[in-house]
Amino acid sequence: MAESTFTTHDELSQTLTAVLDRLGVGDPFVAADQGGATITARSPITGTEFGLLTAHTGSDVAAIIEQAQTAFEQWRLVPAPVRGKLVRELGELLREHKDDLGALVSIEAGKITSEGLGEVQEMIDICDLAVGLSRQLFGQTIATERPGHRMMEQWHPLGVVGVISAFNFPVAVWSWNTALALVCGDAVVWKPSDKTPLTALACQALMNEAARRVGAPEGLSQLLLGGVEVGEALVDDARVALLSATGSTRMGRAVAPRVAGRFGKLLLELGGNNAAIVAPSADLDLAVRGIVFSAAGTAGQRCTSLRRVIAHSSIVDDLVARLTSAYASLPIGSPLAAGTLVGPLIDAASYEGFGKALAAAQADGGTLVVGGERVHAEESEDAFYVQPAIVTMAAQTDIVKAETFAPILYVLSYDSFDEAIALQNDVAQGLSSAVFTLNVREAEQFVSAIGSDCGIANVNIGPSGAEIGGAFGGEKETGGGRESGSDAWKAYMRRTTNTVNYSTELPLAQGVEFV
Ligand code: UN1
Repeated sequence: MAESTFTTHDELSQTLTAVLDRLGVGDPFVAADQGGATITARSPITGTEFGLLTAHTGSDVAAIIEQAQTAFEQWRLVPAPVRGKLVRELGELLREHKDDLGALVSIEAGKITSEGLGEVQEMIDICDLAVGLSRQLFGQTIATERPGHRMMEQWHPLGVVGVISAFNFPVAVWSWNTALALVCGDAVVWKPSDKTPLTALACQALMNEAARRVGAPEGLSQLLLGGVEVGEALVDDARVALLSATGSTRMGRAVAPRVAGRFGKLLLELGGNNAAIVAPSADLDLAVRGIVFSAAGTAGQRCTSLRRVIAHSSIVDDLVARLTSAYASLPIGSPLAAGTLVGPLIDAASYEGFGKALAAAQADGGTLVVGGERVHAEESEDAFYVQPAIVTMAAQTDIVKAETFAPILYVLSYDSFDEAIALQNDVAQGLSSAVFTLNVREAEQFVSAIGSDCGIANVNIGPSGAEIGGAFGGEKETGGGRESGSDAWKAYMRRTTNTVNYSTELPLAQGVEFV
C-alpha cells in the first residue's frame, strides 16, 4: 500500500478557519452552554470535532416554511428569465469560491481534492444549465378536435421545495435541486445531512449573497440544520409541495408514505447497487481503470459507486488479478494530501458496516482477495481509513444484494450474456450500471428494453461520475426520481392544460350533445 502524508487536526482547523472566512461563514461555532439545540461539526480526516453549531428544532420549521411560502408567492411573479439572474449570480460566486468550497467538502466529507473540486464544478454546471433553462420552460401546443379552439400546456411554479441531502454529495445535490427550483419559480428549504453542516452553511452564505445582489425575496432559499426531528417537520408540512430526498432506501421508506399521505409530490434518490458487466471482448485496460475509479473512488461512498462486477468466466481471473494489483497500489490517506486517491469513511458506523459486510460475504462463501484492513488507526483512532476490498463470490447472496456504503467490490462470473444481465438486474436497487464490451450486439442489448433495468446504463464507462446534462436517478428501490438535466425540471413545476375557445360556438369534446 502506498502511504500518503497525514493531516493533523491543527492543520485542518487552520485551513477551516481561513476557508470559512473567505466563504462568508465567519466563525459559526457556539459555546456548549449557550442553551438551545446544537449540532457537531467534525472532519472524517482526523475524526476530531471542530465545535458546535446552532441547530433548529422541529418547532422552528413551521416559521421557516411560512417565510419560504411568502417568498414563493412573490418569486412566482418574477419572469423566469429574470429569475435566472439569481442562479447566474450563484454560479459566479461558486466559480469565485471553487477552491475554498472544494476544500471544505474535502474537510467535512473526506473527498480527495480533485473530487471536492469536481463536486463544486458540478454545482457550477447545473447553474449554467438552469440559467439557460430559465428561457426554455416551455409547454406544448396540442392539436384540438374542436374548431376555433386552441389547446396548450403551461408549466407554472409549484411552491416550496423541501430538499433533504446526504453527506456524500453535501453541496452538489442541494445545487441540482435549488438551481432548478429557483428558475422554476419555487422557494427552497434545505435540510442537509447532520454530518455536513459546515458545507451547508457555506452554500447558504453564497446563496444569501447572490440573493442580496439581485434583490430576491427574503427567505427564498433557506437552511435547516438539525437532526431527524427537523427533517420530519419538513416532510410533514403540507406547504412543502415537493419533497426531494436523497439518501438511503431506509430513509426513503420512512419519508415517502408520509409525503404521499398528504398528497405531496416526491422526488426520491435512494440506494444503488451498481454493477458492471465485463464481457470477453472488453478492453481490459480501460475496464480496470473504470472499475477502480467507480469502486474505490470516493471510498465507495457514492450512490453510483460500483459494487458488483459480473465478468465472463473466460476473463474473470485475469480481471481480478489486474484489479488486485491496481488496488494494492492505491494511495490511501488524507484527502488533502497530493496523490491520495482514497480518503476516509465518514464515521465509525460506516466502518462497522464495512467490516460486517466483509464478514457476511465470507460467511456466504466469498473469498477476500485484497483489502479489508483498517489503516492509519495509529494517527487517529476516530478516523476510519480502509483498504478498498475485492471479494469474489460464487453466488449473488443477500449481502451482495444489499448496498453497503463502503469500498467493497463483489466479483461474480457468468457464461452467457443473458445470464449476466439477469444477475445485474436481480437486486432491489436500480440506479446505475455499465457494460464493458466491444461487441456491438451486447452493447445495444444492454441499453435496450431487455437490458439493464437501471436509470443509468453506460457502455465502456463505469457507473459513477455522471455529468449533469442527463436526467439523474433510478428505478425500483432507488425511488424513481430524476434530477439535474434533460426534462428533470418538470418535477419542480405544475402542469396546466388549457383549452381556449376563440369561436362563437361551444362544441363539446367527443361529439357530446347537450342543448
Ligand atoms: C450521489 O452519490 O449521491 O454520478 C450522487 C455521480 C455523481 C453524483 C452522485 N455525479 O457519481
